[in-house]
Amino acid sequence: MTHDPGVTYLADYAPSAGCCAPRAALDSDAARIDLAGTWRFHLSPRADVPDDFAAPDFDDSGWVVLPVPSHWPLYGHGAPAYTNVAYPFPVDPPRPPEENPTGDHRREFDLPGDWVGADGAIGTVLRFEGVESCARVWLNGTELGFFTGSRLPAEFDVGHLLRAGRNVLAVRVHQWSAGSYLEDQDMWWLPGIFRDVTLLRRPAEPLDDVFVHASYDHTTGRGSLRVDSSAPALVSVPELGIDGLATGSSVTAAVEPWSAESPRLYDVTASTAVETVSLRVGFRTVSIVDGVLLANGTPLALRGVNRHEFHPDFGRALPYETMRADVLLMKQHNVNAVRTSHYPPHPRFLDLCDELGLWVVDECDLETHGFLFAGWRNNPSDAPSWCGSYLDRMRRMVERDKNHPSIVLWSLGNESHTGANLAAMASWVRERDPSRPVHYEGDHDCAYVDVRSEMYASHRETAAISEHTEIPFLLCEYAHAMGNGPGGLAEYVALFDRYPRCAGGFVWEWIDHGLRHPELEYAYGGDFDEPLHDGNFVIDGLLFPDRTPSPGLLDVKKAYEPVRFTFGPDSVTITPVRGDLSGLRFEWTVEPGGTGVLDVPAAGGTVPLPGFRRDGEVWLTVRAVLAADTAWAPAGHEMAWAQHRLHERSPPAVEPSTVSPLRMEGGYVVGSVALDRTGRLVELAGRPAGGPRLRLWRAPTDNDRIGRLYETWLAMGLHRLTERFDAVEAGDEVVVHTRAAAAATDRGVRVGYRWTPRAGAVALTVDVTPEAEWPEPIATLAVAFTLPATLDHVRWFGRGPGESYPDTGLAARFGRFHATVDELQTPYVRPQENGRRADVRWVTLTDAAGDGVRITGTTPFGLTVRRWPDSALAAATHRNELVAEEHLELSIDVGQHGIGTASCGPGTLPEYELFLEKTAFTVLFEPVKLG
Ligand code: IPT
Repeated sequence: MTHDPGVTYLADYAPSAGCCAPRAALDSDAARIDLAGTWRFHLSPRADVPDDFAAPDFDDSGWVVLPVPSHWPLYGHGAPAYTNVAYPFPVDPPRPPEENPTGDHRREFDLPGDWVGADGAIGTVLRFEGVESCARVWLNGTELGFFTGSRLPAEFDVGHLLRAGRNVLAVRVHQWSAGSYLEDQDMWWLPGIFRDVTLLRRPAEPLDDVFVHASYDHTTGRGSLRVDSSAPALVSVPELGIDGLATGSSVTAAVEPWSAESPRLYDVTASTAVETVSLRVGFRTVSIVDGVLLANGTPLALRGVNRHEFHPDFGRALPYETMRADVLLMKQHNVNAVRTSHYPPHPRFLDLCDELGLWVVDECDLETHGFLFAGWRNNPSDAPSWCGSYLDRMRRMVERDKNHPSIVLWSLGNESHTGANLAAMASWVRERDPSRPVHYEGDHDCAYVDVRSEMYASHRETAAISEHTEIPFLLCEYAHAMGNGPGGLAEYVALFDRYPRCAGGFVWEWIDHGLRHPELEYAYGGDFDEPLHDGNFVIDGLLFPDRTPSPGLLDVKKAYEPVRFTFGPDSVTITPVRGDLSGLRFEWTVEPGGTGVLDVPAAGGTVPLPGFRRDGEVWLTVRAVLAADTAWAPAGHEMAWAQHRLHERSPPAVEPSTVSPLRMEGGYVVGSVALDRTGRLVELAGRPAGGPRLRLWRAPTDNDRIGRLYETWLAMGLHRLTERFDAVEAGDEVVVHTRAAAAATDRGVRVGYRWTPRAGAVALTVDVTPEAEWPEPIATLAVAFTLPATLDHVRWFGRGPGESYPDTGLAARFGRFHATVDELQTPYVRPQENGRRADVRWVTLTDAAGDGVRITGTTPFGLTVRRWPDSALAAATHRNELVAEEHLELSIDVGQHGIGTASCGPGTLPEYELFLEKTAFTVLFEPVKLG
């Protein structure tokens, strides 16, 4: 007996049945009905369930309600699941697994009487913008067909089935289908009707499709326009005095070109007797000249990010306001390009890119990464049976999106190895739209692409390729922004700036995909008990899940600045990097001192620096801010800045004290410091305190952990250093000798803590001497203390306001800052080392009344203050596990290992590595009472 699974279309190479030919997403004046809203829903665990629910009179009153657009697992039906590369089902293409969550959706709607045309016809299409992963559709009980291609539109002709009054739409959605093999992107698996569903009225002589060709000749300043259309129509561009131009014919006019910096759009209409479509057209030409990628004759400097669609509550069913927030945040952080990793975004996102100005790499909904584990055996990219699906996906993306000026490259997909089907996609698009070059990272031989692309190339590789490539080169992914980091960003951007054939790169990635969770705050892979998952690898964005910028995004903003500042002895040279300086105002501040405005020509130039008082450490800050409101930020928004030290600080006053240390019964008193008999700190500035402890470890960052430096540190025992207090010498000062070492190892560090009384202060000099060779890098070289929990008001002079590590913190500037201890913590979704403030000259830790301690370094130091020890930070998997202890943990470091991006990409650059060497440093402690 054979078993008939009854759902053969799910295992079919054919991507769809019954759909209309793909066409442009158009804004038409024909009537439309939005079918978003409350639908009825029923979930089955398998696909082969009866389809009687499609009958118009089926009683769905017992079903639950579900909003559409949505992903049903985010409404308590089943659960989300995250894998990066692995398919969460057996790899047996094209067959999906038997366990195949299937969501039946029903929606009744009333068709208004005026929908029926004068001739009685009801020309109408039913349009789906996105359904994951396969939908089978019925209208009024008649089956229309099915489609796959989750992030691509599908349309059915339904006019003949509609009736005035009540109609019933039934949609069966399967989580898994043959299409799932082509959708192995690194993200949550989230089935559902997650984008709009609409009914579009089609008039008797419809204008179904238009293709705008709008180019710009930078040598003449003239634009050329031709609109091709599916039916003859007349084109108008009122602003250019163009009226009644026949589709298919060309016209030229003096125009302002479109660019990301200056996104000039012209309103265009194309009309037949019965339908008008409205378009926003930008004139621009993409070309490749001498291996350089150009837009309007100027090198395209792509300073980009990779964007997945994500919202912590709605997954990929993004509210329009969220799409807009993404574009505004990108613009406000100097991002000028976006790769739509790894599928075409919601069409309105592209409208926003046109309007607000972002260069777009539009990427097809394609990834077969999981075939990697089978050595790419049977990879769909090279299997003839899949060719139709590949072409179908490319066609649906290009036809939908072809009219967007923001799109400058077509991308075939991501991580699908290589093969004839990819080459076929490239040939098809070259024919259909020769105006945009083709991108695909996996074509390493550049056999069918126009630009060479790499992901996570090291700095050295990036330089070498940029130097030797004959065609434009870009990093479609770099600077993996997982957790604390990315480190090494400035060095990448310097390479982009240096090599003309390097068109730039796209940081991986825009936002952490943390799903809001009642206990965990944000969930990641494994939090829904998935048997197979990739943990927090999905938490690797520049925005936290709630769209708060992380320190990484602030660094991106600095690295991508459109202005460069070079300081001379008494002048500053200001140069535009992209565009010109008109639209910017240059403000200066001298601290301590005054403020003012610099007069800088639009083309850039050198201007004199303001005068200042030679009074301690003096810093000049020059800021480029928007002179007037723009569509994406208000006047005064900071675009770029730089600092210059005008005067060095005088070394901290370390007058000798006339008071010598006291030897007491229980130990020693040195000014406001009390030590016990063994030399351990018991009191600091009159308050209970603990320490000092040598600290060589940090709670691993994602880069430390996944890059496996963490394992080196564990093997060295850095996380379990113990310190033996060997001897105390007391005289004019108290010197405490210790040996720090880890159990099971014979490597040790000799430490001397020298406490010296000073006028009004106590100096602590820490002498660190490794006993043997320490050839591996260490995490930090620091001395740690415990202090009362009430000293949680922190003021410092150094870099801030945010965190910095040796290869991050580009956004942190010199100044005086204050924050509470809680505010010093960076809320990485998975806890890890964070919150260090760099180049600190002095810090005060006080209670709410201003009483506490002031710590001054004779050399600048790194500062962290937390309510928990490193061990707790390292053990926590989510932020809810971090529990405040009864005291503060203060760490003062004179070195940190860099952050790098070894979670995916190169580790720390050699210049930011930290090795244990003989070191001495001094800090002064004084009681303080702030007014
Ligand atoms: C690369 C993927 O393209 C991207 O989707 C994401 O998974 C990223 O890695 C890591 O977060 S592929 C990797 C094997 C280089």
